[in-house]
Amino acid sequence: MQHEAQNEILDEILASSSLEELQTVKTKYLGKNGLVTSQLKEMGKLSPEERKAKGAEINALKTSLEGAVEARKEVLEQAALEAKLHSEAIDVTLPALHFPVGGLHIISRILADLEGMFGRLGYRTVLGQEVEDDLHNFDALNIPWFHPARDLWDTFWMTDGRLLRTHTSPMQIRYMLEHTAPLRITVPGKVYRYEATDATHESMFHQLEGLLVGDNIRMSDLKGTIAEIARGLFGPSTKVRFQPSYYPFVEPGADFSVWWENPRGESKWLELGGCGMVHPSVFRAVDDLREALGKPRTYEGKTGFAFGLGAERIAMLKYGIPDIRYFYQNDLKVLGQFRGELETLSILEAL
Ligand code: FA5
Repeated sequence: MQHEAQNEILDEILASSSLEELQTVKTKYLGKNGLVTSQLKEMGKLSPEERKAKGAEINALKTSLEGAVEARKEVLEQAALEAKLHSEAIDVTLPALHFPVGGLHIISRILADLEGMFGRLGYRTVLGQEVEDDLHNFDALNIPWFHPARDLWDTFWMTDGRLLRTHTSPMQIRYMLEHTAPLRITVPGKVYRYEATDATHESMFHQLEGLLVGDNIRMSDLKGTIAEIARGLFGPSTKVRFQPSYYPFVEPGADFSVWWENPRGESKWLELGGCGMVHPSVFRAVDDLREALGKPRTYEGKTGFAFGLGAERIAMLKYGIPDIRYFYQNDLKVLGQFRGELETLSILEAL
């Protein structure tokens, strides 16, 4: 084979830019049906002298090509390895990516804080149902259908006669039907009122109900409990005020407020919730219902107190939020301000 032809093949080998291409070139010249191999096969037709000379020539060509293929293969393999290392490289000096994950809604936090505080006072958290009936939401709470106090709670009625609970108080009845005194529970949850919304009123909001029943429970126990919680929420020197109020299911009844001062110098009494001593009519209604269910009457002669806190009002007070409607507009600019530091996980922490 002529010198130029050999050089051309060598160029072709050098020009192959991938291992696959190189393999194709190799097969073309050195494969079973390749050019070099077929020349070797042709040698049978030559005279012994010619065969000797030609054989040496073809073998030299073969060795040279094999060497070139091997050299090119090494180069290409090294390049492939480098490309792979490059594409998989991790720059550990880059700052970690931060993926903000959601945080608890501010109302969930307030309710969780309250649950913790009441838990330390020995209260058990129970959940009620949002779709209630007349009996538990009103009748058994000493609010019969003809009672004008029903107007205090504008109600969403369902077509089947049931209703969306207007307060968490129905759970007082449900719990006493199933359990005997002594007991102490809190009931956090959503409540609904058919009323126009404004800066301090929503048609869906959250309450935390409390009920404690035992023997010789007094109004001072109630006042002490509420004061303890108010100070837990707003600081140890928080002033708490009780004012007489009317709720058919307690007697006496009261509203409680805290003295609210903010850095701008505004200060006023802000109402947080209602409370009072459980009305004997409520105990009687529970005993009647228990009896109808074949259970012993156990609430006669018991004493207890109950209260209902508005969670949104507490959050507004604690964080200086001027309008209750911010809570449910789901604007992340607002909600994001109340997300704790801990809830921003870096990618490294998340892995
Ligand atoms: C009640 O719902 C009684 N069940 C509370 C109670 C329980 C009294 C046990 C005695 C014994 P009231 O309607 O006042 O009471 O609501 C209680 C609290 O819920 C209010 O003080 C206020 O903080 C909050 N609240 C009432 N209406 C709204 C509203 N539309 N939007 C936001 N918060 C409200």
